[in-house]
Amino acid sequence: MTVFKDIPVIPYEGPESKNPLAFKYYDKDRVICGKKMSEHLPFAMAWWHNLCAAGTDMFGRDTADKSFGAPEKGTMEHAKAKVDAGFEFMEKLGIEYFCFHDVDLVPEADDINVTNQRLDEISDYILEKMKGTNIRCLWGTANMFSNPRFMNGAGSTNSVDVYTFAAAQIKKALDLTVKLGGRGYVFWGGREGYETLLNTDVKFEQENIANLMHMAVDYGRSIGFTGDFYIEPKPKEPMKHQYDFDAATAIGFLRQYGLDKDFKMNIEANHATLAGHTFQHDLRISAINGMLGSIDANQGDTLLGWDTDEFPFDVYEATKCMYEVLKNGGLTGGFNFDSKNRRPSYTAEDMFYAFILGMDTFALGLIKAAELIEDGRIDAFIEERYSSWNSELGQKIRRHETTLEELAAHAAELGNAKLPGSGRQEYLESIFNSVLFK
Ligand code: XUL
Ligand code: CO
Repeated sequence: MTVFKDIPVIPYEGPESKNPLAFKYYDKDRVICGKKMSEHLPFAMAWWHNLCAAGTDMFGRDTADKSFGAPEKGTMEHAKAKVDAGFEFMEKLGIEYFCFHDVDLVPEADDINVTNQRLDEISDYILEKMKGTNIRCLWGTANMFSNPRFMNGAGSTNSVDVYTFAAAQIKKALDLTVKLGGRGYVFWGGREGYETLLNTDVKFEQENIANLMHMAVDYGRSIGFTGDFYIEPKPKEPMKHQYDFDAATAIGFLRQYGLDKDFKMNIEANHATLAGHTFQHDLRISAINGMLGSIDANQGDTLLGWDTDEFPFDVYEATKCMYEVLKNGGLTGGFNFDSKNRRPSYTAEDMFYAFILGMDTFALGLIKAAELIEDGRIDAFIEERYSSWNSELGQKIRRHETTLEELAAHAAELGNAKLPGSGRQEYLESIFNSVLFK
């Protein structure tokens, strides 16, 4: 039985196509910079947005029907219907990865032992479904923010009992990730932060989070998990202040606590913009630290102050993202659409249109980023911009072989410094446009 019976396998038809159920740019076998598009862009479906969330927001209930034919939601029958729907969906779009939280897969019971039995049952079912397909897990994670016990955080909680539940959930989610062939394991610290410093011991909480992460690494490695652990930074929401504010903060934390060999960043576009950065900024900061691991592909709304998780549509942003990814030599992770349909886009077709939009946007971004690099004018400009450092003195400074006295003597000899070369922002932006729209 198929759930999406009116939807065909989505073909590539090219930019001239007017068929809404066809890719215009995502041509999986097209080779760009020596690699197939499908290899550059390991796309993933987020179980939570695509199979669980049905439009409920702060002011209204579900608009979409995500029962997928199950008579009652919140049952194991429904959990299996979600698996069936998810696999049909991924196969029709040619998506080879999925991401999940433990509680996206099954309804959480009052007793963790029962929840874990349900997780065993559903993961057996998923494993069975995976056979004969190329589909596997990109990354798994534990939801340590929805259940009321995590109101004060998971690793950062004030309750030692709650901390043990966080540990237990991570252990199980790691088991599932390994069982389903996951490339990575994510920590998103939605409630790892504070509402007020009047009741919070920040140092104590951060030490406990790091300890939990160390235990996760030890356990993961002991069961054969060879992939990367990721921190997914986000500055706020649901907490007023979250510890993993942005890439720079999270990288500093990992280095401070000796976790930097096992962890990389999972950068989400809308989280970077909430931190007051561009998406490209957090990608660059991760990349220059050797920690650009995976991407949560979405976009926010500049007029709103929260995480809107929209499907990526902005080709400028996607191009800048893919520019960073190509310069990074790719990702060890992939591109997870941590994105949801707008609430009034509630039909099954809308689910497909959303992914077609997202996949085409990133495919176009990849094509254009490769063209920008091939064009070479931007790289050449950057090289020229720093060319004064090729001088003997510049090289000496770079080698850390100078002193302030020596440099001050040089400045005194000059009397005044010439203005540095122009930044040429408008010239570069116009190159960007000429490549984007050629
Ligand atoms: C929330 C968010 C999460 C993480 C996984 O903003 O992005 O869904 O990606 O917990
Ligand atoms: Co995310």
